[in-house]
Amino acid sequence: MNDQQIYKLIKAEEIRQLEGLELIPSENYVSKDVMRALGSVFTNKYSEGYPGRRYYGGQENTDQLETIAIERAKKLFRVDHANVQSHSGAPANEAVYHAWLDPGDKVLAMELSHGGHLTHGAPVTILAKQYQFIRYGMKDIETGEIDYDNIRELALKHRPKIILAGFSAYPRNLDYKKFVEIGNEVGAVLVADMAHIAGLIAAGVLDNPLDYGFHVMTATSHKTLRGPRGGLILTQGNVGNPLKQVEKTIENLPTLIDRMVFPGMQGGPHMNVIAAKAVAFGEASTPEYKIYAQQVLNNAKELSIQLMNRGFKLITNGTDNHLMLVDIFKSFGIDGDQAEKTLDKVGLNVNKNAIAFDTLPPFKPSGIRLGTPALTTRGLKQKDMETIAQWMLDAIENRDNTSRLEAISKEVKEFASSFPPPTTK
Ligand code: DSN
Repeated sequence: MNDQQIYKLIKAEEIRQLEGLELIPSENYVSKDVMRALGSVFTNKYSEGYPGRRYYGGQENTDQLETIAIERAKKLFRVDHANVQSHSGAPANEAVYHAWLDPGDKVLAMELSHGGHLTHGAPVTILAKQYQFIRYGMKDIETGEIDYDNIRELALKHRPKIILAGFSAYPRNLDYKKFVEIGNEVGAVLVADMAHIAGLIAAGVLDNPLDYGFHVMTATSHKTLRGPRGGLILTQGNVGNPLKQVEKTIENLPTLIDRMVFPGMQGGPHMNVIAAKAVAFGEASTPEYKIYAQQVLNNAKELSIQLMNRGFKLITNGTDNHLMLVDIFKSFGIDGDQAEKTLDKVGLNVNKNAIAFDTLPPFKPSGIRLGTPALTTRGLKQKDMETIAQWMLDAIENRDNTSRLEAISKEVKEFASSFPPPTTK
């Protein structure tokens, strides 16, 4: 590579990833094949439109490519239609809202601090200016049980046009059946934002909301799905005649969403990313991937136990999925930012995170969020979770002891380097 300035940074990042342990639950390591597809000549091509109906010539390969990606996604999630062009999870959610809602319409979604996402109506987003978001949350942080009675009450009172189930920081399973019952009672479109757990759903180790009657599921391809950074929208219904106007009906959601992604919100799709998505979907349909996904859950369960044994107070006292949220302030009297920075010093990467009913501000919240998708890709098993929990405790207890932190960092580096990410092997 001629650009030495950038080359050096790529190499430095490779080393950072090799020598550290990634515990941020939304991150993962792609395979060599995904990376190869991402860095392929498809990056040179404009393909505005959809397979068979593009605005540019020269689409004999891109049409096949996108069709393969769509078909693989449909099979993986047992769904009528897939849009693989959405650039990421946030625009995927936005496309669904814009396809179905009119300005001022209501959406019932999870409160950010209870585990929801910014795109679920956080006041700082443009979405919150366009639509009215009504928020639900957990009954309490000990069990983590969602307050379904309250969701029903809110749904009956506000008659939202969309009810959204999904999260980016909630460690328990959702009761999809209850959401569908409430949604059907009030005639709302049911949307599942499965960005975090799409890979676990694809592998069949967690339930698929589409099997319960959800109309739409959005996802990212880069978290547990272990593909390139990107979005995915899966929809039940008919893909209508592209040349005809379609009515705004639930049956027509696939067409309405396709049209909102392009030309509604985006121009040319990133065909190199779609190539890499297709590879990731292929990988996610293998028996090896199912074993990986189960191991993610086993590792998360074990890590949660090892952390709790060491005095880490977990929101909901455990996890059913790949992630956990620690009330680090209650556990050790430091805020999430201090914990994140301390753990970064020893090569254990987590992210600070607000917790429900947080009394601290967003940049210094009470929590940290961590999980096991990336560790599991590196080949770590349950026995390694005890080692990680002990390093975390050691680092936090010795946060002002530079030489102890250096010693832990050395141990982490040696250990991590013996489990290289797939693209570094
Ligand atoms: N930023 C992602 C996460 O970390 O959960 C969600 O968009």
